[in-house]
Amino acid sequence: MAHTTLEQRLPLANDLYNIDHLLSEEERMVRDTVRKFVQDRVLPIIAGHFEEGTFPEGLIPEMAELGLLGMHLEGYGCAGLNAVCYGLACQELEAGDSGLRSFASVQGSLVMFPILAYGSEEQKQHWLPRMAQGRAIGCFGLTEPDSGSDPASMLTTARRDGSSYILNGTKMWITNGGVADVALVWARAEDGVRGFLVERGTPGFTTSNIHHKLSLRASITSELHFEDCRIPSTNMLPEVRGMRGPLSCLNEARYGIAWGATGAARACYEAALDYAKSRVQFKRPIASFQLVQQKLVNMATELVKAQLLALQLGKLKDEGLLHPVQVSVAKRNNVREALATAREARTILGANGITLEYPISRHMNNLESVFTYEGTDDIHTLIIGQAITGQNAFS
Ligand code: TGC
Ligand code: FAD
Repeated sequence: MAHTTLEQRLPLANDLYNIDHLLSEEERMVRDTVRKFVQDRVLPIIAGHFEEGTFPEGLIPEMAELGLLGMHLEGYGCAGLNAVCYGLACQELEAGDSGLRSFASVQGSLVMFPILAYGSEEQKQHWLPRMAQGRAIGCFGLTEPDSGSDPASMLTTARRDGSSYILNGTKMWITNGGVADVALVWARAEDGVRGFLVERGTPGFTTSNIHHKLSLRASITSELHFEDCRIPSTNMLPEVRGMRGPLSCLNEARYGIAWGATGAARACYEAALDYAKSRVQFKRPIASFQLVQQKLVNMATELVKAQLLALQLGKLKDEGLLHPVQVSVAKRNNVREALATAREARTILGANGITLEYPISRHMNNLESVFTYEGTDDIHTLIIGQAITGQNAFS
């Protein structure tokens, strides 16, 4: 048996626990491919998009080519990779920008997943291949102006009229809304909450983009308006009814976020580490000061803890053993720690930390949205609290 020296086993600064060793060859390949895509194609342009408030739509065909859209879904032109591969891809995309991971989350987890899980055969055949190829973009309309953390209080209605449904209401804060070819809209019908596929251009359906955001600027966020919008009843997802429909989609997307947050955290940590090694004050690199080292050590430790949490989550998901409460634990912890890492990393860059020349403030601002969407930090605290105490503290 070959022995390695302690020196050879020295951990890498960005993989202190040799997590690489826990991944299969295919998982490492997916991670490295997406990492290279982000380095070559995303990082050179993303700060500009953030500044302009635009989504880099030109990257959609390349993301599709890499199999990133509906990556963890089987059949209908989807890549059919395991949950760990999907998670690693989310990690790398979010190391670029949360907007990119958001795009992939919404497309794959919030629109393609429910079509696959709850759609008719016609809906699957019609939408999934073109969505996997990036030829059709989806958005997921659950939140409303007066219904955020409590989506069961939604006011959007779907009234049956012969072989149609008529939708009325407003959805708010909808990622991809302004560019989507199809909106999956959750609305209250006579028999409970139902999901409806509404195509862009349907009379009575309009969108308006939300401006002046200071977070997720490289992502389109929109309102969806429905005014007597008539759609065929065949556009309803037939196989799910009630809040279980939208909430089960959230499990998928929250899973991707738990991984994605580790990417944003890693990008901030690496930028701070690089900077600390080269920035000289008091005639020494600032990396040589104990207080700076303490910050870097905190970041590196929280990063591996978050990655291990995400990896175990992925393994549970691949084995069909995942419980939504476990997803809440990882989403809550990893986003919280990524935000703490971003804030601490920013301090290491001093004044430079506030500019777009470095990625940290961009990630920090993005993470404020990630902390809020897909269930706020508070909501995940209450989901976990309810699971461990048996007491509902929501209302
Ligand atoms: P509750 O009464 O507990 O449950 C109603 C029904 O739903 C089932 N259920 C779930 N099913 C699958 N997965 C889950 N995680 C589920 N949670 C609940 C439950 O079993 C029940 O089923 P049934 O068949 O018995 O009727 O539901 P509640 O109304 O009391 O809500 C609980 C609460 C507060 C946890 C939930 O409303 C919640 O998670 N609120 C947060 C809302 C949220 O996360 N919104 C996200 C909007 S989408 C978004 O943000 C996209 S960002 C995209 C991006 O850019 O990345
Ligand atoms: P509220 O629910 O009004 O919460 C306000 C505050 O009250 C929060 O701090 C919250 O934690 C706290 N609070 C609420 N209830 C409780 C309670 N019971 N106990 C303790 N504290 C409580 N939605 C979609 O449907 N689709 C999307 O694609 C989408 N994309 C988004 C993109 C961005 C950039 C953002 C910012 C949001 C997006 N959302 C989307 C909406 C997002 O899911 C909601 O913002 C989120 O669910 C919180 O709802 P809210 O903003 O209305 O806050």
